[in-house]
Amino acid sequence: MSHLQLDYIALEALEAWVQALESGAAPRQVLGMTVFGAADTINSPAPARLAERAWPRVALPVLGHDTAAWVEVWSVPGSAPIVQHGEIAGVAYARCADLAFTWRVTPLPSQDLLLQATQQTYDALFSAMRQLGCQHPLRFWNYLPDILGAGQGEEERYRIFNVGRHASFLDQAAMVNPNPPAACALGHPEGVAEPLTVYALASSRPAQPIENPRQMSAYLYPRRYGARSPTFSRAALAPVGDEECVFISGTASIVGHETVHLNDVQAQTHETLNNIEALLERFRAERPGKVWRTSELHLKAYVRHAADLPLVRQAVQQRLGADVPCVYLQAVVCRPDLLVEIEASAARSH
Ligand code: 3EB
Repeated sequence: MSHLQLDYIALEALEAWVQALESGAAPRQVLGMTVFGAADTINSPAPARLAERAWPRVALPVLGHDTAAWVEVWSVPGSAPIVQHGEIAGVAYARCADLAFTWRVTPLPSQDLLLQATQQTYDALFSAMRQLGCQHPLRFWNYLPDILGAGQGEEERYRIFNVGRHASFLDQAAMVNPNPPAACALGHPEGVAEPLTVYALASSRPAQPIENPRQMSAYLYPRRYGARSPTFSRAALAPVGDEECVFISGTASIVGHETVHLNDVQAQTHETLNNIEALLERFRAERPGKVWRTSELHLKAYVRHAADLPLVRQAVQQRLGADVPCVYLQAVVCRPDLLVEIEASAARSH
């Protein structure tokens, strides 16, 4: 049985699905859930399962699917209530043995408080992870309202976010060196006033970071992308139970450190998939004899312009097969010239 499992469930189907999950022949429990959908759908009354706790809710509209919202569900084996819930200094958590799902939601920070809010968010998350005995962050998901707002240059909100995150990482160097976690950072569509939402998976055991030979490591990006570099690894291989989970960070049409294929969403999607395939190649090199199939990956694709969905989906299906599980969301990618970003995880599903 798979130790950590990832599924994307349509909101309407969640109640019945979780019930089946918990009462199957090999019962499982929910470790963490995050809801993705347009603001009006995620903030309307939720199924009981979801209403039970303040699970993170991220206001990114669903594209190309007739559900109002997708629920990203991380589950672990067990029938007795082995998942413990709690809160440590503003960080909510669910924890099971050697794994923790943690999250922190901060009301929309104004420009002058953004740096501080980001740093505090990360300080609090790192501190909670340590107290939970899960001192190795494996994967962070960052959702920042108005990510490219307040103009260009050092005033850009993503750059300020990077300065705050970087400061916290420096303070917590013992937790993230030499194992920087995988991550992604996306913005809500323009005009949506939502909180800064960061959630993360952490473990008592460190993950092995994997870099992409086609790309410069993000933490080495040159100065022109901001005063402080983004702090994440391109991917991470994490031991969980007696298996290994794969976390591929948000991946875009970047070669070296530069965006390629300006204004061409189709070519950007193919380049993004080239980058994901290069990472899979690195996994094969790191773990000879182990098979990493793209068909086992769960993809989450962030598309800037809803109208680009057909081209993005066509490229994904052409490269990875029509059946590859991929959830499409509308989001603002953190460079103005990037039209698409794709992340992938392979925590096995049944
Ligand atoms: C890139 O490769 C595209 O700031 O945490 C991808 C993954 C990106 C994570 C982050 C940003 C982040 O630089 C953007």
